[in-house]
Amino acid sequence: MFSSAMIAIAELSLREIALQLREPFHISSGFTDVRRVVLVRLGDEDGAEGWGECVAGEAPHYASETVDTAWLAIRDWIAPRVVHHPVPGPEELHVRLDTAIRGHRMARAAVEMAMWDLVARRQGVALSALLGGVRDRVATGISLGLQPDVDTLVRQAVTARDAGYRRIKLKIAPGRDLPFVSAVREAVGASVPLSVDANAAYTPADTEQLKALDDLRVTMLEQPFDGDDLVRHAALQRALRTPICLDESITSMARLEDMVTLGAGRIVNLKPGRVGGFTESRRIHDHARRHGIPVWCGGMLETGVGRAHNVALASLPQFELPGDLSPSERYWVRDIVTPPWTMTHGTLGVPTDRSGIGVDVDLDYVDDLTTRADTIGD
Ligand code: OSB
Ligand code: MG
Repeated sequence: MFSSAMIAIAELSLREIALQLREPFHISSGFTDVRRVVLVRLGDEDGAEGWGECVAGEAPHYASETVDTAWLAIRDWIAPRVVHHPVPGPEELHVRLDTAIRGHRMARAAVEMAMWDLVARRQGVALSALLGGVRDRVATGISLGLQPDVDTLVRQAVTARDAGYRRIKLKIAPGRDLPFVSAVREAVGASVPLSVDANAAYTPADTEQLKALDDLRVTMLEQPFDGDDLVRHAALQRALRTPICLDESITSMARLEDMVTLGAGRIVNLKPGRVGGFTESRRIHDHARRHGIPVWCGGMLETGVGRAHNVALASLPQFELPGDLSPSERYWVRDIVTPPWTMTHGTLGVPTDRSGIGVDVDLDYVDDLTTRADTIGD
């Protein structure tokens, strides 16, 4: 435990690693095979450390940020505002970065979340406790990528149901939607929660097609239209019984306020990386709680480091629905943390008895996987 009132970062280390997914992951706008991941390590003047993971993808399929833009943003614009510039804590760091840098939220989040980990470790408390978490286990859902044919998807969904996942999410796109979803519904039975995620693949011209989802008892339709299309989502929500869940659209607390004002959706997929980190995530969480809007924690094919951050966040009270928080073995032959994340009865345990993120980064393995590295500071 340390008592100093200011956090003084002496060093920010960037590493890029390449980690092969067990199977390629297809969404409507592209696919991932080898996951390139930027890891951030902060070290302070007292020798405490904190880890963060940047969720930006290899290509701008999901959002405009990429691994390469995030690397540049962290190295040239974020790190110089963090290293040797003491700050009272991560919330003040968020304000500092938010004031100086437009966009680049995934890059900012990786550094801000590393500072939350560092502060938790300095205080000797679990990250979940520092954030205000109330759960010691979080419910796990699985996100199944687009498949070439109905049978393959049905097989995967049945396997996921039998493994105990609490919710199965199917990626959809025009031409790969209703027959796929209805075959899965038929195969898994009426009681398994099913949801669908379009990753912005539709337009208002598809409204009649999307209305057919109302008969398939899906718990939500995630992000049918472009992230900027809040007004169009509101019109669609008025035409649908199925709740719309917004993902790409919710880049900040202000967008959630807009969603509520416009009636553009009824559920929020909260990804801390997408909104610039935990400070903004907690504001979104609290606002959703005030308005009775269910929240769940999304995923971005994270390694065990990013998963630790997501699990800590998902322990907050308004996370009422299962998150895209699958165990390590769903994604990787070997994860970069010990212990790896494991699922029991469709849940992951929150490491409440350890300080910070609660898992150890396997440094030797990370070194083996590293494709580039840079250090700002000492
Ligand atoms: O839209 O939720 C999404 C993965 C990459 C980009 C966007 C999304 C996803 C997922 C994966 O659905 C969820 C996971 O990490 O398990
Ligand atoms: Mg999504």
